Amino acid sequence: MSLPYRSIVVLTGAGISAESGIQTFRAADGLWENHRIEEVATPEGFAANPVLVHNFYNQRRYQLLQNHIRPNPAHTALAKLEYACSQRPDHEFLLVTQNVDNLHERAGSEHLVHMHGELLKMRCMVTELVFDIRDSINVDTVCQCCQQPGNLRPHIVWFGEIPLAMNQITAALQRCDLFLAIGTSGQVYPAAGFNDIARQHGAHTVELNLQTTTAPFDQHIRGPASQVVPQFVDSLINHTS
Ligand code: BV8
Repeated sequence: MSLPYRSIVVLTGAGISAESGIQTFRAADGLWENHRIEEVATPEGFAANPVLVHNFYNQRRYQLLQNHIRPNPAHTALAKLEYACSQRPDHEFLLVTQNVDNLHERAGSEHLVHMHGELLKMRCMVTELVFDIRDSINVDTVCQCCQQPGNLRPHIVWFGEIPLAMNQITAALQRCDLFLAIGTSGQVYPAAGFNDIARQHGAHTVELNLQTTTAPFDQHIRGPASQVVPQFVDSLINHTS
């Protein structure tokens, strides 16, 4: 059976990981673990207090690696949709996540870009080399490239920094005929503008969210991601043309 769309781009936000036990960005009413965003998610905040910012990310990395934090059926459904596309010639799929957790990978997603970086990676500010990490890092951690402390930062895109893989994402948005936005409040740019790019290039756009936002999508599907995403994916795969 063919899929009703041949080029699919999916954007996910913190809402897809909420049922896995990871707090969403805005549920913390602008505070994150009792910190203001400016303090912990900007280059200026890091320069002003690197110990505080390292500890903020160390704490979130530690939480992410707890046994009870695991992919939910929404993550699994997107991996299933990616596989269905891979089995059909001239179909393409790209998953763009704003999330810095690794739940999409653990659910089996492969065609995935983390536009805001990853909690389980760190970057040397001198060489720009990126390293996997699962433990804590701090101002005294020595990087493998420079062999000296003080050059490492979380591999995270902070406010005011340019998101990753923007060329790849923009090209995919201009080609897609289906754009899904799942569990995102649409308040952070440039991700919040992806719907417009897809629509301008003729894609059918669908928002799947616990609440219906006012963003101009062709379709709004309301409900918890772990329920509505598998249902929607099955409707695509079992589509009878
Ligand atoms: C950039 C890493 C230039 C940190 C993050 C004024 C106007 C327009 C833009 C700006 C402006 N002033 C400044 C800007 C730019 C700024 C911006 O957009 N600011 C906002 C606050 C106005 N953007 C930037 O600085 C970006 N860089 O613009 O560079 C540029 C651009 C393009 C090309 C070249 C140069 C960089 C932004 C990246 C910031 N870093 N994360 C970290 O994670 O530690 S963003 C942060 O917000 C998280 O990554 C998070 O994912 C992201 C977005 O939030 P959401 O994912 O949407 O999460 P949220 O909590 O908001 O919403 C959750 C949703 O889920 C809700 O809708 C809820 O209803 C739903 N939900 C909850 N539970 C469920 C559910 N849905 C389904 N099921 C459930 N169970």
